[in-house]
Amino acid sequence: MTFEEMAKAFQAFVDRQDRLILSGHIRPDGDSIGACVAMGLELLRQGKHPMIYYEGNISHYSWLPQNLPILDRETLCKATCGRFGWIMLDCAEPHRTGEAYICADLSEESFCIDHHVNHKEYATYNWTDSSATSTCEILFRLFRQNGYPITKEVAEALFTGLSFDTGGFRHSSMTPEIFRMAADLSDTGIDITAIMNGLFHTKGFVETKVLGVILQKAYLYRDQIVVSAMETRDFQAVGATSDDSEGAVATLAEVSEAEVAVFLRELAPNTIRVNMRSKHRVDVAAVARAFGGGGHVRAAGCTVSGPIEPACQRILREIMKQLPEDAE
Ligand SMILES: [Mn+2]
Repeated sequence: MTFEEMAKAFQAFVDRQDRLILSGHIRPDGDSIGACVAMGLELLRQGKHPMIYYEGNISHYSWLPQNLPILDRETLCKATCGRFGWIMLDCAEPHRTGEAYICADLSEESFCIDHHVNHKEYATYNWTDSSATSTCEILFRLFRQNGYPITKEVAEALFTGLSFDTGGFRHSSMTPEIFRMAADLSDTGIDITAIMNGLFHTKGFVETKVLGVILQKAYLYRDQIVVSAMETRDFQAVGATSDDSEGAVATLAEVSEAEVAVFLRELAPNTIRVNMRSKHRVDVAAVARAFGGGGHVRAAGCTVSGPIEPACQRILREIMKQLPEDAE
């Protein structure tokens, strides 16, 4: 389908629905939350009944409009009784919707909008564009195409996604077009300083302490990969949980000597979450895929079985397949 046909198909899908469940991916980030909020606001405007399911903490995103109905695990189960349409945003695989995945079979019709390269066409309609920097970028184009008003509130949500997934308009994926979109969103009067500070320059005290431990434990592997790992007891030692280390890999990626940054953390006994960033050469999405994960060329992740040290060695070996050994 062409872009125009997809946009038309989306409105036709919405027209057939009354109740719509929106879900992003687990451990929601700026793009998936921004996409859910922007879409939720438009559905409300159309007189629909949108409900958003987030699996994970979203309290950090306090600048986003708070007037949308939000489901928790319990109300999600109730909401899936009866007819509803399901919209998945920024979600490459059905299990990445978390608990909402359980409802998948109950959904009569679903529409997915996503930009991940490893998207598994799992919905009734799959609008995927891996050339887009963010799901919010696709939504911006959809809003424009279908004449949905981009209010200040919608703009706050879309700007959050655009800036989050481009690392604050810095990633190599950036194009002049994204700056033009950001400028259009900025025209609505949104508080860009508040959004950028909230996204990139705000940390809780515990998170800051955790970062200290992560940096303390970091080492440079073969002069090319900066690595750090946190076990549950490391988090406990500073009164934190693994949730307090979400942004750590981005800080590791600032190390000038390293082409790749790898951060491993224990989510549960023998369950290790791996986040990776690369600068120029390594396709970390390919590394993540080798372990059943996914993401983007410069930022990707996977979940592997523990213990942490052998898991780390497996990841490093996989990355080294893409790096010349002579840098030793
Ligand atoms: Mn995204």
